[in-house]
Amino acid sequence: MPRLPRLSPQEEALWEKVQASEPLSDEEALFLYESQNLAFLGALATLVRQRLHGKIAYYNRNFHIEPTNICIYECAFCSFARKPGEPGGWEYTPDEIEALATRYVGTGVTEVHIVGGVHPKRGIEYYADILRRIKRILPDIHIKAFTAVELKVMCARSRMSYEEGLLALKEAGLDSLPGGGAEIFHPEIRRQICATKASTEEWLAIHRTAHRLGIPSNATMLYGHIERYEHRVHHMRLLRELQEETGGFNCFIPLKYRRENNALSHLGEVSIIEDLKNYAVSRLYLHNIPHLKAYWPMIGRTAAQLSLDFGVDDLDGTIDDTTRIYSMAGGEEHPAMSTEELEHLIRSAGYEPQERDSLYRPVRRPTPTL
Ligand code: V47
Ligand code: SF4
Repeated sequence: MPRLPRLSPQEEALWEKVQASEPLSDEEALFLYESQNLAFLGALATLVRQRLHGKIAYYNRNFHIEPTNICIYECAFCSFARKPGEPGGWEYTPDEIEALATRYVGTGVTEVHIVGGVHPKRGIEYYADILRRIKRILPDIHIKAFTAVELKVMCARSRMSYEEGLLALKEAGLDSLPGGGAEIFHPEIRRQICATKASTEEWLAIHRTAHRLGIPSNATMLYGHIERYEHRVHHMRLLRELQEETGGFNCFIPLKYRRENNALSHLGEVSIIEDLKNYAVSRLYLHNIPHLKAYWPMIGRTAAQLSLDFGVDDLDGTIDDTTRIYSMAGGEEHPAMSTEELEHLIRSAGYEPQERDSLYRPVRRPTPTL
């Protein structure tokens, strides 16, 4: 009769280490990436997840604005960007953005997420104007806006330092930065997938400056294309080091590469096993970043449920069909979930749903009366 599998000595040592809350080394992270023992990875990541968040799984009420998909860059993995005049491009005017925001008055949304292409002409003044208009319409909303890639170019166009640009945007209503534009920091990979946009050093410098100015941020990693495990570990090491210095990252979001309509389509997509493994290793390695988010429109609802057993504590938000960046690359067509659906999804996976604001404080709403 086959014997019950036992942990290897290396696995046992890791179990002890994680129980003692000791940070993983790069070699240990690599060992876990190479492991075929998915159940062990889930159990290890769950140790950390439970210690940090118990059975809570967070979500929020948000919507997205993508001001334009016109972009000066040509990242190999991108399905969203268009050149000026190319079919399928859009550029919202400030009035159109105001009209979008007006749809959410009285709906209870707490956050707007604003990310778009890097427009050839728009500087800090344009973006500060749209932030002011949104805050006029939705005064209590948290604005999480602009990747470091967009910020680098808008600061340069307005001849401002990162500090000056970020302060002007903060004054206009910016509350935090999303994590996009990080892709893969390792130069060998960055050169091949997004050679010309903000470099690793620039991405990190912009987030460091934001943190110093009291603007928290998120961090992402685009995985599942041409990178190897060592590149993922290098990426997370740079994030862990910056977090040690500033403490300004709220959340880490692994973004699975989706293959439709872009120049890397021939690579295909990694399996759900790889997604789960990646969540678990990120939860374990990034011990100093409090939250790990599974962005459900990109991996789908069932995978999002499973991810909760692999270290994830946040499923992002209602989104309300306001993003195209992933649907154009093969993600969910019209991503939207009501809070009831999100809560059901979380409960049926065995976790306790908790609505959060953008800083992970619980949102308490009055119980409806009949
Ligand atoms: O940097 C583009 C990614 C990012 C593809 O902070 C792709 O809460 C997969 O910033 N397959 C922008 N990913 C999105 C972003 C974001 C998303 C969700 C949550 C948060 C947050 C921020 O979208 C880009 C790039 O890494 N992306 N194309 C693609 N084909
Ligand atoms: Fe432009 Fe962003 Fe697409 Fe790169 S990923 S081409 S920066 S929209």
